[in-house]
Amino acid sequence: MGLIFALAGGVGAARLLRGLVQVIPPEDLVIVGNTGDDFEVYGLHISPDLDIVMYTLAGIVDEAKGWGVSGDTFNCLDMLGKLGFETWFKLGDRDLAIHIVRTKILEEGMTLSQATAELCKMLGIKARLVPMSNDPVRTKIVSGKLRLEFQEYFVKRGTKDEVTDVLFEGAEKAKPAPGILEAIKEAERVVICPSNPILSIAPILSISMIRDQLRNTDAYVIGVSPIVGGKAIKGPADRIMTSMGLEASAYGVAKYYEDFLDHLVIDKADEHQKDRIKELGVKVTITDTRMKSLEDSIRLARVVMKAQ
Ligand code: FO1
Repeated sequence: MGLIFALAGGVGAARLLRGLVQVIPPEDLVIVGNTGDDFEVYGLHISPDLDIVMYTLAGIVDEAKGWGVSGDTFNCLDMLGKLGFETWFKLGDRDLAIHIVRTKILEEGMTLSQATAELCKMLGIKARLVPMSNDPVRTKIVSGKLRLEFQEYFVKRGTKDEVTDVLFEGAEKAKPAPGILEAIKEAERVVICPSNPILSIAPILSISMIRDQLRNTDAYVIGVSPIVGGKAIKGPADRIMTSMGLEASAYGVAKYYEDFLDHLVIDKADEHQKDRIKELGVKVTITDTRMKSLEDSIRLARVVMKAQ
């Protein structure tokens, strides 16, 4: 089997990827992770989407939340709160260890790619996880006259603001991390994970060389819709698609990726949208796309690998 290249955001992506590594040799999987959500707190570099994928593939993720480390404690955060620091971003004690190691590697002059590869090795992950870029790209949320940092919008304010625009600061200058363009070219299949198209996949696509390579690759490009029955499986994707003038539906997802998508896996609840999606020149597979258990993830990963 050839190389499989996946574009990933956070929780939805990680759930599909944990199935994919059971269906294909994990060494054949290259995952590009969104780093538009990255930020610095207490002097540490946090890469939430890379962490979610790493913790899930390492089998240590907090299953209920989908992020953070299972069974983590929050003693350091409690103390930071007592010392007068802001503590709205819930960093657990074990989670902090990862951010400390990443920051140390970066301070030694290595790149985010190298830090991610080191952390994956330490956690025993065999798939190759790569940040979208080693250059900083930061997602900014515009809500009318307000302009918010991504985590301020997502975690601190709980996604309550209406999103009128999304900016990817630094994207024009950012280069894809080493290996990404080659992997897209070589891949047999490119998988667009069921992540928020605007907040998680668009930051990756905002690096124009990545988007161009996806348009030009011979690989079969297959996506899984994160929208089921007009609602996001998790998070604010449906509300954001609507407020940005897009249709919050499986069709809306196909339309958003139309320039490079060959095939979209949609949920049974969206069967009625099949013909409209096909009119875009995108093939459709209908299945149950919800992933509550590892078995669900494996079953969906098999569908993604077989669809043609
Ligand atoms: N998400 C939350 O909703 N609240 C948190 O306090 C939070 C902390 C956190 C810590 C480390 C980490 O790697 C991720 C964390 N996330 C938290 C998840 C994350 O911020 C978002 O899910 C992504 O940025 C969007 O994919």
